[in-house]
Amino acid sequence: MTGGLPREDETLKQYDVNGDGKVTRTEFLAARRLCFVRYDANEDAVLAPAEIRRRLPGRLTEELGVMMARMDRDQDGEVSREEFDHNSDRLFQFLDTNGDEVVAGMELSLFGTALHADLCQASCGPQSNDATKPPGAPRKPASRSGPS
Ligand SMILES: [Ca+2]
Ligand SMILES: [Ca+2]
Ligand SMILES: [Ca+2]
Repeated sequence: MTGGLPREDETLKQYDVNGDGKVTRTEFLAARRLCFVRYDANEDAVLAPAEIRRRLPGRLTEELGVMMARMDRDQDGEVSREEFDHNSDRLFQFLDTNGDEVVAGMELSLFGTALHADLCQASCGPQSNDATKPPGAPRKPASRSGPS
């Protein structure tokens, strides 16, 4: 009974902000709002595919089309905050199978599935805002030391 966390526990940690092993709807949506902001480089509250691609973890670039199709409800080629929130809501509902507004216990095992092809994963995380720096510039903040 020790292994409560699913494989994607790094992703889970990003959502379980207070680390109590449960993810409330509030935590979930707040984490995704942060994610949206990270992707929205020009801060126009709309995610263009180019903005997403810039931050997307490499292994997910092939999924970009799928993600866009899933989120871009009005099919204008971009993801508005409303569209993003709607998708977040649906994701939470998918995870919260018993409808108690908390994702916990067995429900956590769905995280990996639900977020398999999703923008808001651990690796989309707080990377430095380096889009404008030349590639290869050794400008890593010294705070994060874990190998990736
Ligand atoms: Ca934008
Ligand atoms: Ca749209
Ligand atoms: Ca639940």
